[in-house]
Amino acid sequence: MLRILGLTTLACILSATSLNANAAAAASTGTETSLLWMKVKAKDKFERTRVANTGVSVEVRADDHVMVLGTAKQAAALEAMGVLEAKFPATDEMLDFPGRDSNFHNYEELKVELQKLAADFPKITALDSIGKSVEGRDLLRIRISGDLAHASQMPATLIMGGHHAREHVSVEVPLMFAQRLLSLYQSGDAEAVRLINSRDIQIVPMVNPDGAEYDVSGGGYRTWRKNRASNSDGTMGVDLNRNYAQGFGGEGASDNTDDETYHGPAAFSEPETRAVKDWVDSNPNTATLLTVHTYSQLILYPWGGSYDKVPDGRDGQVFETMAKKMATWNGYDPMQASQLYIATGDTCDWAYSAHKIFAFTFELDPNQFSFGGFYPGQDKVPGIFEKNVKPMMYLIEMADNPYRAIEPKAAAFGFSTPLLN
Ligand code: 0X9
Ligand code: ZN
Repeated sequence: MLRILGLTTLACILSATSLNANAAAAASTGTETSLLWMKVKAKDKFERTRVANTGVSVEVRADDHVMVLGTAKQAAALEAMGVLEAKFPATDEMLDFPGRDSNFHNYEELKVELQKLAADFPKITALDSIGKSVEGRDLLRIRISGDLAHASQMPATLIMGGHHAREHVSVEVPLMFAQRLLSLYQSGDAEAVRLINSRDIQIVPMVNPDGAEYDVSGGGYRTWRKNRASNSDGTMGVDLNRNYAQGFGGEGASDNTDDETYHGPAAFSEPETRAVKDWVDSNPNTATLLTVHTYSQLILYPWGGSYDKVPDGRDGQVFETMAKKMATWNGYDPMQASQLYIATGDTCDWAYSAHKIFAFTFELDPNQFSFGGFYPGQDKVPGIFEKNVKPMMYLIEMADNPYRAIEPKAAAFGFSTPLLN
């Protein structure tokens, strides 16, 4: 949507100190959605957290303001706080999904691609489902390991995409990574062969298939974020990245069912997050985790629900060092997640607090909405993917002992790596 938004209109939004919504709507011919794009004053993480606490989703971060998506009620709240600079109805026209984005994979197409991989590499892959979505779709998982029978004794990495429906690039990148890893293996690439033979690599490219399908089901993008749960009051959707248990229901997560960041009725109330939880709980060999989101070009690590550093200083150093290392390849900004804004109930805070997993969030390209936001266009995907291959390889590599990031001579965790012995 954002790519399609005319540059003149965009300049208007970004420079306006006050913008009459009707005038803005008149400048556009699309049908209005119920969401508003808003420019809101916020110059640091504290002010961004105050804004996020109204339940809007923060989409763009600039030095002195953020761009957010939210409802008319939230606009009124921001206005009352004296921070609303401009509001603008999001329209279908702005959100339209052009035919030239057809390279993206919807749920069925993703399934076909994963089935192809499983058929082409039967000895080293297993295609499975970790659970079902609200609407009953399988949460597809491809496992890649040189010795599937013993994979659960090997160091594991879990890579997930698509928690948020509209973040379609975050589905493509894990899928492309599975394809790349296997084709490198096939061509005898030494690093890929070594990693596959000594690791348990688990990839769930689309955690929120219902939301992803819904987002593209109207002939254009709907800018949908949440899953497709029917809330008790008739509203739709829970923000899956607020539904994990650590800090559940705290700051940066909304109690209002209609909000973009609604946390749900209870921690793990949603089948999608419950499936991830059950999977992680029952795979104790998992040492590193990546959850891919878009957009902003960031590498984030716990805590995200608090400004505090993680209490174990050594772990904190590992997070920081690994994030910085990965940033040398993808060029993203590494930071503690709450530096962006506080959000409770996210995947990484839970994975680290419950299992001491070194869990990272990537916010992929672009870094601003004028470069395409959630919908940068399919031509951008290969470049976004390439710069993230090495970071993902590194997360897999480090799964045998993430402390090696700061203690290079540290031994492996004690997992057996049968094919190397
Ligand atoms: O708000 C989110 O869930 C993530 N950003 S997104 O634009 N993909 O929605 C960021 C989560 C980072 N975690 C915290 N700040 N706690
Ligand atoms: Zn996201």
